[in-house]
Amino acid sequence: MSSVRYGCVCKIVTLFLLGAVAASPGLAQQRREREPNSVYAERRAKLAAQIDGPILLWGYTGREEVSEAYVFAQEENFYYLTGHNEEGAGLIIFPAKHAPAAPTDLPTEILFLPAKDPAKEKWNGVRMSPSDPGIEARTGFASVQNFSGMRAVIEHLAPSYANFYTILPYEKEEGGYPHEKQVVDWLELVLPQAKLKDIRASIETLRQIKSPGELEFLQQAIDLSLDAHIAAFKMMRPGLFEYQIAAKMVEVHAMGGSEAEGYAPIVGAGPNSTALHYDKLARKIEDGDIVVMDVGAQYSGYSADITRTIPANGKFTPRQREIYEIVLGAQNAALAAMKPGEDVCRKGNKSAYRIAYDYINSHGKDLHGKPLGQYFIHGLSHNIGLNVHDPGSACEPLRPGMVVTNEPGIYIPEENLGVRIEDDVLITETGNKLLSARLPRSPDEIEQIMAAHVEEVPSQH
Ligand SMILES: [Mn+2]
Repeated sequence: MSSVRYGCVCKIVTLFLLGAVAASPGLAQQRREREPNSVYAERRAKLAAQIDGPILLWGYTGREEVSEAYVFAQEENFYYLTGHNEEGAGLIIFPAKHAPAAPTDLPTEILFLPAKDPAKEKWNGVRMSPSDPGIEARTGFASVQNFSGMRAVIEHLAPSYANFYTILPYEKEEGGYPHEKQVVDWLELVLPQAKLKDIRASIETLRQIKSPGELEFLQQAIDLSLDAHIAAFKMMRPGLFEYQIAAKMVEVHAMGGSEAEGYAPIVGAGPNSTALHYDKLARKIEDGDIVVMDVGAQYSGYSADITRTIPANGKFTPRQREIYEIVLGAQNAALAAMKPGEDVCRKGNKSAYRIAYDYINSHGKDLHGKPLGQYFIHGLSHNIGLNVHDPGSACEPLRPGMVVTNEPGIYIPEENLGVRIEDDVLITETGNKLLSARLPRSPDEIEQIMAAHVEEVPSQH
């Protein structure tokens, strides 16, 4: 038991020491625009009003990955509250009402940054540090202190509060917070009397309603993704590899200012169209293939999620068009229902999901005369934002300010026929706004765009 504990402590000490001093040559950073400091400050103030003890949070250290291709991107909740996209930071938010016994010298919040390190900056470029002139105005924090002092501040608080808040460990697949186990071990060491409570749900509730700045970043990500899909419509032809379509789409994103993909591009032709997250991109696209392209850009941290399905040779077969039109009909029926109060839950009888499912299940048949509902094998919708699968529950009512996907699909492996159409939808006071409306969905329009660019295709012989 004690040796286990000792092992833990060693790791923790290493973690926190590295947070301040380790050199990691060549650590790349994402280029991001930020919202105004006041927006991040308002989010922190909303949390401060909910708590009876300090919130203690850590950003990523920059050593979450060992890959040379790793590009630092801040832990999402930390970013949401600070707009700070540099490694090794910490954050304390105090309750709006200080405890009676609390020290009287406390600010309302403290941002902790690594100390200035000129040697490291020769490798990685300039980082913000507590000693920078005007750092408070730049970060929007009344108090910016050296990261190495964070422990002492926490110890100073220990006698005054029964509860301390942080992000407790959860599944990495759900967004991840890889150092949180070490954080919790460390907090239990430093605050042995304290009860640690999870603040994640409160942050995630805020994240579901997008600010005007977030909506601008999302629209940028969406617009670049729409441009990429149009480019794919125009270049698509049999003989190209799936990865070449993806490469063009990524190029359009990157040239337009997207700092990263929202997720690994999915381009699946023929049989691959029926694999939901097919991302190997190895197939040579054949005449007669249907091609699912689920590719979305990230812009200033925010991810679009867009899917179109098109015929490789520019013309849907009658069967491809039949299935395509069923998916499109289901998407339109669901879209009409996406408004405040409605949900997208897979359970229950009157959700937008149920509307899409019922549409699919009552139109068309498989090769055995069976209804098609069984081939709609995933959910209809999820929130997007700092994560392409942003926090939010499909079974809670939609609210104005949410941005969600609308993505019905039919996947029939027996016919090598998968169709998904995915668009991004802002929920408004009265209904919704289709943020990706510019990208054609009708099969006629798609065929027209593809036909107009046949002459640009280089000769194949
Ligand atoms: Mn999606």
